[in-house]
Amino acid sequence: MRKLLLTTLCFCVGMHIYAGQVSGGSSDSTLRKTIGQYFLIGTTLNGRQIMGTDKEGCEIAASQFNAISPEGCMKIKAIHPEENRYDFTEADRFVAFGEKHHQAIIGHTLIWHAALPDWFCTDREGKDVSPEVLKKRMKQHISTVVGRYKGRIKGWDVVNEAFADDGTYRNSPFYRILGEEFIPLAFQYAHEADPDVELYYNDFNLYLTPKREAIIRVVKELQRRNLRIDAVGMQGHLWQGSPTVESVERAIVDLAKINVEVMVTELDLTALPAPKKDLGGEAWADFEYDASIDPYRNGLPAEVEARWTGHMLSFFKLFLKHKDVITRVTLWGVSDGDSWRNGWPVRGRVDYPLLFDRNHQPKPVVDCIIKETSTKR
Ligand code: 9MR
Repeated sequence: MRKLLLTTLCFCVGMHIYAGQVSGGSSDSTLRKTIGQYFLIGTTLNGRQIMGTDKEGCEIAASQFNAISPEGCMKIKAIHPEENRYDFTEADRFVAFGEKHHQAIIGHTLIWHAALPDWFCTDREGKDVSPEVLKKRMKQHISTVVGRYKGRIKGWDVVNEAFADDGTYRNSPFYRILGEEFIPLAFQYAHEADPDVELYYNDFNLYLTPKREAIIRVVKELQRRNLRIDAVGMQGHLWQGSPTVESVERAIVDLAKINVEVMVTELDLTALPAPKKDLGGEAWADFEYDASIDPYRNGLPAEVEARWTGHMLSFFKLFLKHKDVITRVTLWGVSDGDSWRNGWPVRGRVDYPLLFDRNHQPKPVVDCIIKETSTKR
């Protein structure tokens, strides 16, 4: 298996160099023109890209990707920081960027326990508000934000990360105050605000069976009530060796059975050691820095990069195999320097999790993916 991986990889890396030689260092093929024919290939945009200060990042985002998601500017804390104040500055520019470059624009995210300002679920004394007040606030928030971009956004992550890994509901303020109903309510409000927009449930660690089963139960419940749900977003914050390609495939196959599209959202693959198992996308994780778990400060050794390329490529091969059910794959950042994984789950490390390097150059994996796309189909 390992031998096969390395053989495939060497071929791809060799081809990358060859393509570089014949085309003066840059290939004319892009992800968008190749793999983007089979499913949307997306990236998230951070504030510097949205405001146009990272010109090279913007260039890559526009030319290589046909879908965009906002990394922060549409979360409640950014777009609705106070009860009577919205801030659409970045969100408006984000949407304009996608329209200018003819991209599918994804909204992220309407209801999430993180990036949530205190005012949303608490009263002036800091106590949880009543179910009636929270429903009113959710409805007002969702109808304002979804309504503003009606007809311009392809789909919204309506609820993000509502479950713990063991399949129980996460103890978020939304669950504490409204119980299980907060999910159907959020989907109902979003659909009322824009009946044509696609609606998604998004979470991480769907390869863990209890969590996946809980999410499948919720999707079926929404369907039973005739509430719109188009897709389940499987976040892909991957580690070396975990999850395995096989366990991700099991999740794709299980989701396909319940008549929803599958979207691989938030894809990145760390090159660094993990301080703990199954962290997924758990934003609170903050482990102590130790130089032994930050081994590549001065660059990735060739053999480590080769292994990383093979690993990332094996996931893209899986996504292509299931292109009948996967409708989007979104990278969580344009180039390595942008990635949240440099600061998570340990602050201050130097990581290499994306498809473009710190100098905004495509990594060997990009040509491998393009080659994989164009030769097989
Ligand atoms: O990458 C995002 C990071 O820049 C933000 O500080 C953080 C909190 O808003 O959110 C990160 O993105 C998260 C995404 O929105 C939902 N899944 C987990 C991601 C990583 O925490």
